[in-house]
Amino acid sequence: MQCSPCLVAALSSVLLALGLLILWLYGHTPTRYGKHAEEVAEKQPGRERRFHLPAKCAWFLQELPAFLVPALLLALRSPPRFAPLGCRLLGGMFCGHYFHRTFIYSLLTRGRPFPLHTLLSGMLFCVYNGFLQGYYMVYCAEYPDDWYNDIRFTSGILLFLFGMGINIHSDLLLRQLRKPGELTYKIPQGGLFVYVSGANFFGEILEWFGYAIATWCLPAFAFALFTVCFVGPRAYHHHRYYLRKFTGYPRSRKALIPFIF
Ligand code: NDX
Repeated sequence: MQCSPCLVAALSSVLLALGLLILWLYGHTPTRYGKHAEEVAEKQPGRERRFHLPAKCAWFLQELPAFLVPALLLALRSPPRFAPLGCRLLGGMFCGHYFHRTFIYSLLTRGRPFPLHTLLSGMLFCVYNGFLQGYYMVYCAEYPDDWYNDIRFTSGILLFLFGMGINIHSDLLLRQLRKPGELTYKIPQGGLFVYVSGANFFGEILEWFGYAIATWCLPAFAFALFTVCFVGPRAYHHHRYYLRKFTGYPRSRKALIPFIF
């Protein structure tokens, strides 16, 4: 397979456009899974989605393509596969994240059943993004030999690891709010939840901007901006949900960015 800069630019532009569409679509009405599926069921009985899968199975199937597609692109590349820095960054950072999301997060989640419709469009998205990020890093990415010393590389890696730490810790705190089998919602406590309702989303955004800065490429920046467009509104709707549901919800807490928004 050869590198086609036009294909990369086109696929990245579509990802950015999808992000803007999602910001417009879900800015007002939250995506209907998790706590917001519950609200739709309460407000519009009969409008809730009919077909659901257990959360563990749904998140495993949804996120698997984001790990498998770039891993396959790496495997299809003629050896030595990990010689180019781009392949190592893809393998270590992007595939590393989705290895955790697919094989650890999904098996530990205590989430409520997940709508089949959202799962299928989520899978499609993960195939698309997995291909774009994988294709660029395996066939197009080129870095100078001293890229390791570049401030973009070092600060990007640090931001990625910092964000991943916040994301995994915050998802753990959310999981600990429930006993196995429980589906109720409680006020998140501790960690970055002291400052924001969407601590896990804040970590996820830092992670993908870290990846974008370390890899310094259009596909990665497009995905980081897409993530802001999807999890940003979700943090905002989570925050409003908590303020509606819990009278004692801390008023000093923001939705997504500590002390700001
Ligand atoms: N999944 C990314 N529409 C999305 C699936 C849906 O990973 O294009 C985006 C992803 C996809 C979406 C994905 C992309 C856009 C799509 C959309 C479907 C349609 C849409 C394709 C791929 C689309 C068109 C075509 C029309 C434009 O029961 P529960 O589940 O609520 O339990 C929750 C629990 N919890 C609590 N428990 C007790 N008390 C509380 N107060 C609780 N609050 C939450 O914690 C869950 O088990 C768990 C986490 O819940 P929540 O709601 O905080 O996070 P969640 O949204 O489930 O995300 C889980 C993790 C998180 O770390 C987040 O950062 C990451 O996944 N994520 C999620 C979404 C997108 C994404 C990352 C990214 O873009 N990078």
